[in-house]
Amino acid sequence: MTHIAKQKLGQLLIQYPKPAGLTMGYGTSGFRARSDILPWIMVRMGLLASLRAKVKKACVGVMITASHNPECDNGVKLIDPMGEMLDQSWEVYANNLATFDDNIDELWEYIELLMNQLNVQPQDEAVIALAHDTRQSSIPLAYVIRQSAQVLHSIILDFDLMTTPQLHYVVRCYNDDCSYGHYTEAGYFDKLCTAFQNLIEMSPGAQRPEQVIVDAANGVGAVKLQYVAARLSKLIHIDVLNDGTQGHLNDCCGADYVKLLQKPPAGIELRPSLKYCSIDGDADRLVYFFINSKKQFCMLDGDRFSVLYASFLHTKLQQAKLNDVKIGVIQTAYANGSSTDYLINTMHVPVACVPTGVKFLHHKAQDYDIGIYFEANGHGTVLFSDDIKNKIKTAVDDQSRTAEERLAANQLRAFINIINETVGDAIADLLATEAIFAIMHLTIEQWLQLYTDIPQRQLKVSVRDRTMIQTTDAERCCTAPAYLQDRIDQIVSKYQRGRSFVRPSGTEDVVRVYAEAHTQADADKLANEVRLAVEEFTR
Ligand code: 16G
Ligand code: ZN
Repeated sequence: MTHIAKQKLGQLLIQYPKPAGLTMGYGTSGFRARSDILPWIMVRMGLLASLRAKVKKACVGVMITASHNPECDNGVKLIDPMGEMLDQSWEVYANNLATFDDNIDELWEYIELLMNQLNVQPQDEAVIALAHDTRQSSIPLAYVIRQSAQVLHSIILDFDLMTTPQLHYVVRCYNDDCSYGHYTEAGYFDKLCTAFQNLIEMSPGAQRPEQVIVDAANGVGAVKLQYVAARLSKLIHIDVLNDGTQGHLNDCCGADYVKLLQKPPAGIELRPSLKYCSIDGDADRLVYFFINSKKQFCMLDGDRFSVLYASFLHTKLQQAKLNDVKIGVIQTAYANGSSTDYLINTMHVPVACVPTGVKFLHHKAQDYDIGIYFEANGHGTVLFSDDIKNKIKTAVDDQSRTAEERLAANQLRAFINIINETVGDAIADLLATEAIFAIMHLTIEQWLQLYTDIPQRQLKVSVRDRTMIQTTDAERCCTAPAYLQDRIDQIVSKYQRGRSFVRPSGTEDVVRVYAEAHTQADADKLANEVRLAVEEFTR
């Protein structure tokens, strides 16, 4: 049996050779590169997913996508049984597997060593949930995963075309005996749409949500949103643009484009008094935008969702008389200083700052009864502890409570069911946001007026070796090269409300510079001065 497995793997190594001299690492969100140089890494990831599934005795997910990257790129990431990102301790195995060349004896020896260490057998059961985005390269790459996972006798559940958050959801449901929902796409839609409908219908005086126009980045989110739009058409008017029928994936559109360039997707003429949003190529990021009466472009990013959700949840907890609930917001250093200030000083909600990358935010959010996490780029969700879910459920059924208290508890329960707790989900976040608008009678302008962003600028710097830059304190302080942080402090001190940090990118070969200051001109100047300092110190 082992002999046959080794032989099969040997054939795959010949069929999908590793390009000479190529090194790759499992970065912030898996392996990502130009799609034509990826098949060999899929061979390794099919094996890794199988081993992970055998060790956990559970289904694990493999998602083929490069999210907001250009169409010509692709990538792969693994999903752990509870729908979370692959445990960090396993990134080491991913990286080790990626270092092997196409020598079957050496690779097989390592696989056997791993199986030994992890105490699993080739014939142990393994179930892998596989899905991909709309990229042309995705189906062939998924096919390589399938072939390689079968070497170790894994069973493949093929979910074909899905958003990343949908796959996280089905993996969780499969392993959670369906207590989180049914492990199919239909189960996903049922859960979200029913919860949205319930929430609107149970809320007295809820306004019909205003029309929302969604730029779907010409990606997988388009077809999924069209389904939601049709299903909820009596309750909400969702229009989908950039649906993939004309433009290219992420090409001058999508959440990343809108957030970074702070302008609308190309070709979309914004009309006053309408609200818009953009999702990214695999539908795990969301930003809103509109044009105000002065014809200015206004954008609401991830930080805004934290504030909106925190305020809604806080209000409903108070109305339900559920006290002593530990709510927290998790941000990264990219969060606009005004949002942090508003959360702490106006809303009195504690804020934690963690390094960039969803896994860090997600992990920290587990410390709270209700942990709200968002990256400024629009990726985020809310985690609810089992304890708070039980308290809310008990409150709904508690006849000794007033009707108002029970209604608020019921609204909380429906809200929890809209949210995809496994990972940030643009579709879920959109429905949650629209429901809050309807229930709280809030307009997008009022949402924006809660606080004013400090002007900010982000730059990329190409350097000889980006690993020369090292950071601490959730990336807010640079520890190497020596004295660079002193220089940054000195520069920042010249600017009113100035703040700046630098960090090596986890997805591109660049160093990123972030700066904010009292005026846009100052933020631009500050970013530029810090860029020059980075160049000088890394020469
Ligand atoms: C990845 C991360 C995202 C992070 C971004 C930073 C996940 C699923 N995605 O897209 O959270 O903001 O990388 O990229 O973790 P950077 O390191 O190039 O700035
Ligand atoms: Zn994405």
